[in-house]
Amino acid sequence: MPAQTRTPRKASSRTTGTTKKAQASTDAAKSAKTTKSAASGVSSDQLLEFYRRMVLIRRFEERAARAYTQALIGGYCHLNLGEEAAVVGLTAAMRPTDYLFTNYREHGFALMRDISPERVMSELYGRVDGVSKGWGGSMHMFDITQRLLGGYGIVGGQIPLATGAGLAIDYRGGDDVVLCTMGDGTTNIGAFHESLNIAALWNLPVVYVVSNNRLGMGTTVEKSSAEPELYKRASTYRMASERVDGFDPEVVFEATQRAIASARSGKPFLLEVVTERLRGHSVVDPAKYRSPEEVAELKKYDPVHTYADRLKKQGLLDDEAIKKIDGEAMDAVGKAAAFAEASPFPDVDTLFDYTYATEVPNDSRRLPGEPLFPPLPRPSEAAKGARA
Ligand SMILES: Cc1ncc(C[n+]2csc(CCOP(=O)(O)OP(=O)(O)O)c2C)c(N)n1
Repeated sequence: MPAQTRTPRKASSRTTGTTKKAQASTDAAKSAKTTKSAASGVSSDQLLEFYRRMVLIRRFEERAARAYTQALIGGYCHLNLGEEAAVVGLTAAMRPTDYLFTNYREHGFALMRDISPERVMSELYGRVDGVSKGWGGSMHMFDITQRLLGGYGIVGGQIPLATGAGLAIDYRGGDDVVLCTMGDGTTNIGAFHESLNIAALWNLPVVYVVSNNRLGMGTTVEKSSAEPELYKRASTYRMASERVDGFDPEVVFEATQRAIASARSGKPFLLEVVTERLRGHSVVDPAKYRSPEEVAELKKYDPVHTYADRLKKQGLLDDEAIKKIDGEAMDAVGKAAAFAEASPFPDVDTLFDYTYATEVPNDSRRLPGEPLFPPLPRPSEAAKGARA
């Protein structure tokens, strides 16, 4: 993919529009004011908890990046660095019984579904104590008890499944909702449009969330999307939508509450959360498409630091408390890494377990079918035979 230059993020671009405003006018997002924080009705304890959770995700992801370079983690590995406020705000608004589908950028989401750092880290390490027993890795975490239904590596793969889960809830008459996250690039996949269409037609209880970090790998939203204000795509399906500042956990939390309330009443919703990822697409991407100026600019918007500053100004945090919270996160992550390293790799006999949800037996076996030919003698054995 060719390298592309991007305009550094400006504070004024952090726009928020309400659904009606946004859809009434094509330039609503441009004219909308930057959302002020101060989530009404949220206690100081909850605001501090938002911060604690953001710091946990930050430290967890940094540790995952390090472990990857030490070859303790294999395969693909995509981080939520820069998206902490969005992940926390989105998940804090969910009930424990609501369902969550994500793409492959999911470590923070798994942590926020109260899956322990030990189990999340063990999954990254491919160990038996991992969320998916070590068979899923970074992109495929699944925990039915916490209603995290994946973790999908195929871009857009989660969207029809999430829509189906919404149909199942509706069919059974429950009042849970499904929250389905995806990246900005995913909104150009056919499954996105098919899913939104059917969800709107059938009034399914689904909140579709676009985590717009403004890049699909190295391609900007403006280069790939004819309508770069992605929340507007919902209007094609007469679906309510909103675009909010994803660097502010309180704004995201409140917007998600509104979106979930809509979905619970049978009106699906498209929520666009504008964020940035602070590093490359995955841990192996050096992100050369970013200029040094842009990288420097990004640091100014780092959500963990800006939120700490805000809570300090509000008198909810001081330097000592910040240090303590950071120390606790570092401890939790250190323990998780030690736990993961001590956990065994899964036995190859379990390779086909949990593959089918049907009556097809989930038996342990080494390989499907017998070998076509008897195995050839190994060179050393053949040499032994020759000598004899
Ligand atoms: C169907 C499909 N096509 C292409 C890919 C390769 N791919 C992996 S991630 C990605 C970019 C997706 O960008 P976006 O939806 O913005 O998500 P982000 O990584 O920014 O969170 C691509 C093209 C894939 N995994 N699946």
